[in-house]
Amino acid sequence: MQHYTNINDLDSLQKTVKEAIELKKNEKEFQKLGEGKTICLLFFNNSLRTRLSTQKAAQNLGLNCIVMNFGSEGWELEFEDGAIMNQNKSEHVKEAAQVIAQYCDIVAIRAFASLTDKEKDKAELVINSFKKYAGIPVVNMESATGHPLQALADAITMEEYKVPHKPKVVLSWAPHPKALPQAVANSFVEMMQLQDADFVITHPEGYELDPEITKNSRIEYDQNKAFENADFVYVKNWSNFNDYGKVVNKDENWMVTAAKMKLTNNGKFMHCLPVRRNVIVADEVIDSENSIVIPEANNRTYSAQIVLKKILENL
Ligand code: AN0
Ligand code: CP
Repeated sequence: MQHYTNINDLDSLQKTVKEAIELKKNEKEFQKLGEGKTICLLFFNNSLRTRLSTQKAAQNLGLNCIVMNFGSEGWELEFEDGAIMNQNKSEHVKEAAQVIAQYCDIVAIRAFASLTDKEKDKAELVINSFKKYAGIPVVNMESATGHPLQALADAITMEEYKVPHKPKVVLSWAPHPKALPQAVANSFVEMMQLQDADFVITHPEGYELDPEITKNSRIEYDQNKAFENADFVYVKNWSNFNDYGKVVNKDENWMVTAAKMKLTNNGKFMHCLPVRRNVIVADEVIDSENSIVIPEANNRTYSAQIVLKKILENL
């Protein structure tokens, strides 16, 4: 594997999940693999899990890891070709990416959606500029439209908690006061499209994700109906895709409560975190035995580690 910017960059999701679970049993096994090599983690946005788990994954593989909070400490980058740079952007990605590539062997980037310009977000300017100018492998740590390391961790988690029948998996929208990206939901959908599962997406009408991502995945506007018999309930807020980046619904009735979880087949509650308690999910659910958000977050290490391992093997 050269780059990991989308879940579909994996040869086989199922095989990768199994390999990650194996790796987890002996996480230091491949410590020699990264010896003498360096990864740069560039954060244009905040992070807890991605930052620490990717760093840990790199260390488990013997990689040297450099972290830069680009959003607060870097020069503001220009990404447009031919721009006259007489405003506040101090450096073009053409130079920045080539310079960074001289200091490392792999670059991982977090750069959220602007949520103001749909076309630009869809063009994935940051990730694609680094792919174009850095000339080294690029890893997506949540870009404008996807969070494939999260989706892989979710797949690993669902494999660990698998049920003895074809699972019913629900992706449910939940309310949030702020405008959040669609990236996590998008990658979860793309990952589920590679699984043998009864998959259903539920959200208020008008909150459809990008149809180029959801394709023919089932959408059910009645959240209670969607929850019926579910084995996994994956919850996430996203801002509106049609009325791009707007919060047009804060309906508290979409919060996940114990009453709703009762409709499921003793379903597991999942969320990528960070989560707002008693807005997205009631305490009684996230604190229940059926909540697997903590092991899910732990699997971020092994999703990053299996991805970095595959990239290192191909260097
Ligand atoms: C981000 C999002 O929704 O994309 C990161 C989640 C991993 N969440 C927030 O900004 C709260
Ligand atoms: N789930 C996730 O990516 O968390 P952070 O934003 O804290 O990295």
